[in-house]
Amino acid sequence: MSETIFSKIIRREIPADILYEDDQCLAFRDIDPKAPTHVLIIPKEPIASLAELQEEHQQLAGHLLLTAARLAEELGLDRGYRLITNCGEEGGQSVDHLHFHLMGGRPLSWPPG
Ligand code: DGP
Repeated sequence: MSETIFSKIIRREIPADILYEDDQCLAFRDIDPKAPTHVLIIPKEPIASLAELQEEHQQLAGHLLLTAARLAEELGLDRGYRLITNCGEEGGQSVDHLHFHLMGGRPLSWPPG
């Protein structure tokens, strides 16, 4: 896949408010937050979207989810939060590098638009 802005964030070529990093993933605050807490959790491997995940990514997929849950706890989202990934054009995906939105800090309505 071609590179996105998220690859540049991973390489520190553009700034971001990074909250967590390990060898597999990175978490940073969304540049255009839709909730008081809005963090993106991404794999360092440039996987385009959830639709591109393969069997070989099982461990990584679990790691991303566990990282999100731990971050939510660390960020004090004890009243609840939402974890979503937009996939593809109709899913509203605008950056073609798999990412999970962790959102909280206010009541979140359902369904999203
Ligand atoms: P999505 O629409 O699901 O593909 O979400 C992409 C998100 O990425 C969107 O909420 C805004 C965020 N975003 C785009 N460019 C940047 C950037 O350069 N820095 C940060 N921190 N977030 C970005």
